[in-house]
Amino acid sequence: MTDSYDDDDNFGSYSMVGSFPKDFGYEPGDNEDYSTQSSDEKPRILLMGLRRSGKSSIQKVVFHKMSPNETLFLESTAKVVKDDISNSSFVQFQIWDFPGQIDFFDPAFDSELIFGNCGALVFVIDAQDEYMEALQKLHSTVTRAYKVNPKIKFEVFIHKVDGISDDHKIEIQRDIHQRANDELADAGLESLYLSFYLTSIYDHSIFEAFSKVVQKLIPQLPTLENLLDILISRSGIEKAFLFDVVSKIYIATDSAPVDMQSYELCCDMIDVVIDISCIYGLKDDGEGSAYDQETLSTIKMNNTTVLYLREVNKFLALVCILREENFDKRGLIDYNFLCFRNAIQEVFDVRNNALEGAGADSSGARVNGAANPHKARDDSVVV
Ligand SMILES: Nc1nc2c(ncn2[C@@H]2O[C@H](COP(=O)(O)OP(=O)(O)OP(=O)(O)O)[C@@H](O)[C@H]2O)c(=O)[nH]1
Ligand SMILES: [Mg+2]
Repeated sequence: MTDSYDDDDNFGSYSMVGSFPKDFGYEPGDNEDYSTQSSDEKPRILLMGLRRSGKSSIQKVVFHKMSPNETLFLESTAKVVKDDISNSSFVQFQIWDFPGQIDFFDPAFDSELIFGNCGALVFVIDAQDEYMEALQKLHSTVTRAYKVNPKIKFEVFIHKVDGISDDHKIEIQRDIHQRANDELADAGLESLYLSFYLTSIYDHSIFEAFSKVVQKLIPQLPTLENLLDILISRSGIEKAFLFDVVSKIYIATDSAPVDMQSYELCCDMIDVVIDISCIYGLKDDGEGSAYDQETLSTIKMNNTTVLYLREVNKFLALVCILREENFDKRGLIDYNFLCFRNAIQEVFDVRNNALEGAGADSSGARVNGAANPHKARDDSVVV
């Protein structure tokens, strides 16, 4: 489940946006550091694939909190829809949702323009349908894009895998992987690397897959992972995720493998905290924010596990899973968290300074820490 109010449109400002009231978002001023960067300069994520494969649904569910059931009523996309994510999420990029019937040989299709400043190309294949035509289209799309810009990350979503048995899923993935790579090898394009994901809008898999797509566009990822590794090893934490709170995409995690259940648990915790905060956390006149620098929550589970969520900055939250016995050292965890938060802020500061000095670098997504009210301490070191 991704939305708490999926089947109900009578929740006033809560409808359509799951756990967030409609006005919970980021005002344009939040991104003022980057106002010099025009929309067209932002790195792009392209969504391509055959008609009805699920492109628009993915974009709506992940970035606009549409409930999966509502996507049944989406109309077919007639022309490219450009969606600027910079004001609703801390990672700055544009998503271009293409119509399924796009024709590359149409003179109006300008490959240089479309693939030139593209960070990632997500190709969506409907796993519930015959996929031979989709594979042909995948091949023609990626080869064309690769010729224009070999730096593009090619991501293949084997989509709509809900309702398909686990064995069959693996079989489909193996078959698609094999055929797509064979075709590339035949074309002499071994250096073109495709990543494959099994996705569905009806569970967390689409958020997980999109997290990985976005992470590849964040140049600071190794630093963030390193900081998370240090934090968990010094605090007795099992697993830690750095979340973009609005989209519930995780932009980094420690280097231990991610299991889906942990990720789902952490996503659900964000929902619970924001829901409670929306109901009880606002001032009487409705002022205030459901998510601010005071946001901190711990949940003790009945299996000796503790969940710990804390605000890192206006866009980010740290969500950790740890054993109950390690939570006895709460003071240490809190202290280490503060050091971690400062270190994250320093990473953003360095990034922002570099951007100011060198102008915009268009190859990676923008990580925006500008609105962080917490000043970096000179001596901040993660213990
Ligand atoms: N079962 C299932 N259905 C899905 C999933 N994702 C999308 N759909 C359905 O697929 C249908 C087509 O979705 P769209 O998002 O409009 O597809 P599209 O690729 O944007 O189509 P065009 O705009 O025509 O190219 C809708 O009825 C969605 O509800 C999924 O993960 N599982
Ligand atoms: Mg569409």
